[in-house]
Amino acid sequence: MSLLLVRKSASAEAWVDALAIAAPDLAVHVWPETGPVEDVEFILAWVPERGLVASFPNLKAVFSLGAGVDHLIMDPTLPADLPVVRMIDPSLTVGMAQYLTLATLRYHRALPQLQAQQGDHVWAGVPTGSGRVGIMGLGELGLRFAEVARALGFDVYGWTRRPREVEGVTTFAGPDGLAPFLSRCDILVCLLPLTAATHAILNATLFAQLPRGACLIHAGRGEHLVEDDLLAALANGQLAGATIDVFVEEPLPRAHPFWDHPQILITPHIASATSPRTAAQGVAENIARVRSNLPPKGLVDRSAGY
Ligand code: NDP
Ligand code: OXD
Repeated sequence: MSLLLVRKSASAEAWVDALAIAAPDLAVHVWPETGPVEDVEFILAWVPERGLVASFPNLKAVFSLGAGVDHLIMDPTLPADLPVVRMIDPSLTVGMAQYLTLATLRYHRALPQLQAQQGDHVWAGVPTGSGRVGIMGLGELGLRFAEVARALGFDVYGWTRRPREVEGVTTFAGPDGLAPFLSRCDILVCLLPLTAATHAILNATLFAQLPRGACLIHAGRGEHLVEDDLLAALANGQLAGATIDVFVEEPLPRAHPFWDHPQILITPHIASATSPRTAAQGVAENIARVRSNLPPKGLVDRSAGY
């Protein structure tokens, strides 16, 4: 029995090496080489082509190479009863906290204004932000960033689907909790999974509920954001700035208006990344759990979509 690694854009070598250490008895094939299709028990994938997963008759689970699973579950051919497992990797979690801290402090300490002043040779103080940061999504990644933001002295607000109590974080949940949550967010961080309920959630109606002059940091998925609504909110001053890591079309087309926008900082979907070195052990443990009929850690609730 084997695991098939499906990774289009980067070298699979690091994963093969890490799995050889974490699961020495596991046969690993790298797509498009599969070995006998009936032997493939697990797939570990990032954006496999539609229909690929469904073509293996004896699959026990499909593992996402990333925290997001939208690229897997949006495939209509995916068998309804196939367990889908998201990635939980300590390096991914820490990397995201670092990225969000960097972006949050940049706004809080007014680095864009200071850079502009330097360009004009202006020596002048700038006010520090209010220190209120709101996180949409308090999951594996959002919770860790919430801890870091608290430790840095921010007032931290969180919005989730189901009510949650998180020490030191003022939490809101569900559609009714969204407006009171947004009204407190001078810096809004989006770390939601992409689901039917969160598609296009970052839109004009949402921006209008933020304090005027708020900043957006978006590291969820491109399809969360209505790009024209962001441009309009920046133009009318409702938003002061946006840091965007994920886009509807990736790589971002060279002619896209975001590239040259003075209030938008673009990063090329690098907010964080899974590290095979630290993630392979978790994959190996989940394989053992599935083989023992135990639920894998990070099992996706297919009805919720994450
Ligand atoms: P989790 O599944 O651990 O957490 C998701 C959070 O979002 C939960 O708190 C959940 O609420 C909340 N949520 C889901 N749906 C809704 C909704 N309809 N309304 C309100 N809250 C909702 O995910 P992770 O923290 O691991 O990752 C989050 C996302 O970050 C990924 O899905 C991916 O899209 C993105 N990501 C981006 C990366 C990048 O480099 N840009 C890297 C890694 C991830 P509840 O607690 O109630 O379940
Ligand atoms: C992920 C990502 O979901 O890198 O892990 O976007």
